[in-house]
Amino acid sequence: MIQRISMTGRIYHKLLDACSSNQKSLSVLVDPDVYDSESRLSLLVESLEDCHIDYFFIGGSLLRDPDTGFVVDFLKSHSKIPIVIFPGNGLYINNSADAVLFLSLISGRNPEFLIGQHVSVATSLKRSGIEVIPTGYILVDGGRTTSVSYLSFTTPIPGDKPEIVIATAIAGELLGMKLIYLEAGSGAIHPVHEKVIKQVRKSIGLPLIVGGGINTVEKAINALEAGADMIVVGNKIEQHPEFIKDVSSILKKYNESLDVH
Ligand code: 1GP
Repeated sequence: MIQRISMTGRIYHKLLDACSSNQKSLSVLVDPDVYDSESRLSLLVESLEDCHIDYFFIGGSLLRDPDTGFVVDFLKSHSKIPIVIFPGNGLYINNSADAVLFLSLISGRNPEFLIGQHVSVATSLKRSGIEVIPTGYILVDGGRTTSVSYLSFTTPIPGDKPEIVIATAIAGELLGMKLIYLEAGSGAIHPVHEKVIKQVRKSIGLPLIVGGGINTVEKAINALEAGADMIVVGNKIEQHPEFIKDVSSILKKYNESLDVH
């Protein structure tokens, strides 16, 4: 018998609610290869004091030590911020998290990241009951070769070809994905250009996440103004944990200004 199954749940609905009340979200990328000790994670948690962060995204591209459980458990016991797995590959999946972005790298043509890794983890994911959010992951050139591009054997979409990014995002929507994630890659020189974000925003009716190279308050505002529903920041916070305060206070002000209108 065909069952009506939707694996999306609390986290996805929270995101949809934020979008419909015109509120933007902020996620901090926590790469287990970087936050590999209690002291490193404690520093991160301390820097969050008085900040509003919506989600932790646990992920990266390499995963030298395939124990994401350590990071998930630490963050769960030291904060109430929901934890979302943002997997570089199947090894990142951890069932104690609140949700998993089931990423299909739809800008690439490498079957392993379009469907291969997914098949490997599908049975155990479904059994686990964890919330799964099908996500169209689109890599856009950010001015340098990034780990995600190198390790996934995929070429990013050129940054000056918005029409390809748009068509890819629409294809993701038509394939039934629930989120579109525009990624310039961690440490990108240029984040995804505002024009590209704007045009994608106009072309699809799904929540839009933007990440990669957002390392100044201006770049964060640009992405939000262009139509990102959520921004993800990693690198800059790894190097300067105090950046969390700057970016979260900008987001707060931005959301308050949207509230007024
Ligand atoms: C998440 O890859 C990004 O989408 C994070 O990028 O590390 O450059 O902030 P940064």
